[in-house]
Amino acid sequence: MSEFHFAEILLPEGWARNVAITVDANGLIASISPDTPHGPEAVRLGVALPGMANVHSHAFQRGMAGLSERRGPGEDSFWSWRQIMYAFNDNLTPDHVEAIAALVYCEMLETGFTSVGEFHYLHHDESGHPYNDIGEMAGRICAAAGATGIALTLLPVLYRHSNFGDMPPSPGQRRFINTLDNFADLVVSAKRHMDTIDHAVLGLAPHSLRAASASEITSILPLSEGGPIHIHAAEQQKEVDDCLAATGQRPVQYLFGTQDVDQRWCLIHATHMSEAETAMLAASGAVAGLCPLTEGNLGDGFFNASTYLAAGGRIGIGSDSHIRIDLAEDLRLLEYGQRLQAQRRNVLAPPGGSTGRRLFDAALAGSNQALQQPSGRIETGRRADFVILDDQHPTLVGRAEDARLDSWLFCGDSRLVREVYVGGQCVVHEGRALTRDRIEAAYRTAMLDIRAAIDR
Ligand code: NGQ
Ligand code: ZN
Repeated sequence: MSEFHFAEILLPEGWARNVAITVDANGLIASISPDTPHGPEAVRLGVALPGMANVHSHAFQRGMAGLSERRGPGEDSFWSWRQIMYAFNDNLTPDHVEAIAALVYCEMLETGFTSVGEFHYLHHDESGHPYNDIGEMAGRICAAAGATGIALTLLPVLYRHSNFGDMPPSPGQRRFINTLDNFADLVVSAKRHMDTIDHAVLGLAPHSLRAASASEITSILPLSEGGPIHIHAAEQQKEVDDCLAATGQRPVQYLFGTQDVDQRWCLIHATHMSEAETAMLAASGAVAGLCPLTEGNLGDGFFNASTYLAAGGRIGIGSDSHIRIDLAEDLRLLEYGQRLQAQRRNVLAPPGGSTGRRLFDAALAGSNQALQQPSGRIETGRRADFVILDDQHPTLVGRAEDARLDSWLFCGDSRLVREVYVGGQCVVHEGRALTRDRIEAAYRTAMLDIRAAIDR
C-alpha cells in the first residue's frame, strides 16, 4: 500500500482539500480521506486532477505533423491530405511505428492524458502482406505503451473497402486491408501482445461506414467481448453525400439503422449531423469522440456541441492525427469553435458555472467510458491516475479550484503539468516523461531513416 497526499484534488463530488489517498499493490485506489493531514510516509503532490483518456489516436501520423501544410496545385482538402498521409505511411517499418508511438505516448502523458485509445489500422508490410505475426504492428503499439506507462485501449481496425458499395480498396490502402478471417487472427495476436503490458483493454474499430459494410461490422462485433467499439462517422460532407447516394440515409442515421448503438460505441468526429441525428446520438449513451485540433487542421467543420450537450450527449476528446498534442488547447478549441459560430462566450458552461470545469468533466467521463479503462474518477476501486499541476506557475498562482482549471485550459498548455501517475506509478516528473530521453533518441533515428527512405 502506498500513500499520497494532495493539497487539492478534484473528486467526483467536487474539489477537496488535504486529501490522503492510499493505493494498493495493483495500482487501485483503496481509500480517500479529505481533510486529513499527511502521514510521515506520504508522497505529497500539491494540486491534482484525475488523468484524462485520449479517445482517438493514429500514433504514426505524429511523424508527418507539419509536412502537409504546403498547398498543392489545386484546392487542398481532407482528401488531398489523406493522399499525403498514405504516401508517408508507405515508408514505415515496425521499428518506426514503435518509435513514433512511444514519443506520442510520452507527449500525451506530459499533457495530462493517462490512457489512449489507439485506432490501429497500419497492419501489414510495405507490399500489403501480413507480417509473419499478423499482429506485429499491434505488438509494436503495445510495446510503445508499455515503455511509457500509458494505459492502452487497443482498437484493431477492420478496413475492407475504399467507399460505400463495397468499392475495392485503393493501392494506398493496401497495408490496412484484412479478410474477416485474417481480422479474427489479428485480434487473437493483439490480445497476446496486450498480455505483455499493464492496463491494456481490447476494443474494436470498423474504420468507417465507407471502409466496412453494415454486415461486416455486425459480423466482427462478437470478437470484442463487450469491449468498446469505435468508428469514424460523418467527418466530411463528401462522406454524407456518398452515404446518401449509396443508402438514402446520412451516416449517423444509417449506423443507427443497422447497429444497436449504445454506451459501448464511440463515434469519432460525428461532425455533420442533422438535428435528428444529433438528438439520436445524444439519447443513445454513445460517445462522440471529438478531436478539435485535427478537425481544424483537416477542415472538417464544427461539431454542434451546444445542442448535443444540452440534450445530454456524451463527448470524449482525442488528439487523432497529433498535429499538436496539448490537452488544454484541444478542449479550448472545442469551446472556441462554438463561440466563433454563436458570437457568444462561455457557450458550453452551465449557467453560473465554469467553462473549463464543464469541458474537463464532460471529456473525462466520456473519454473514459469510450476506452473502458478503470480510471476517469478519483474513487475507491478505480486506478490511481493523477495529473499534478504546477500551482506556482504565474498562470496558476493565486487561483483555486475551478478558476485554476479555467486558467490552465484557457491560458496554459502542457508546461503547467508537473507530475503524472498511472496506477500509482510516477510516469512524468517535473514535466518530462521518465522514459523521454531514450524514446526521443529512437524517434530522431526513426525520422532520419524515414526521411532517407522518402528521398530515395
Ligand atoms: C484515418 N483520419 O483513418 O487516419 C483518417 C483518415 C479516412 C481522420 N479521419 C482516413 N482524421 O478517414 O479515410
Ligand atoms: Zn481517426
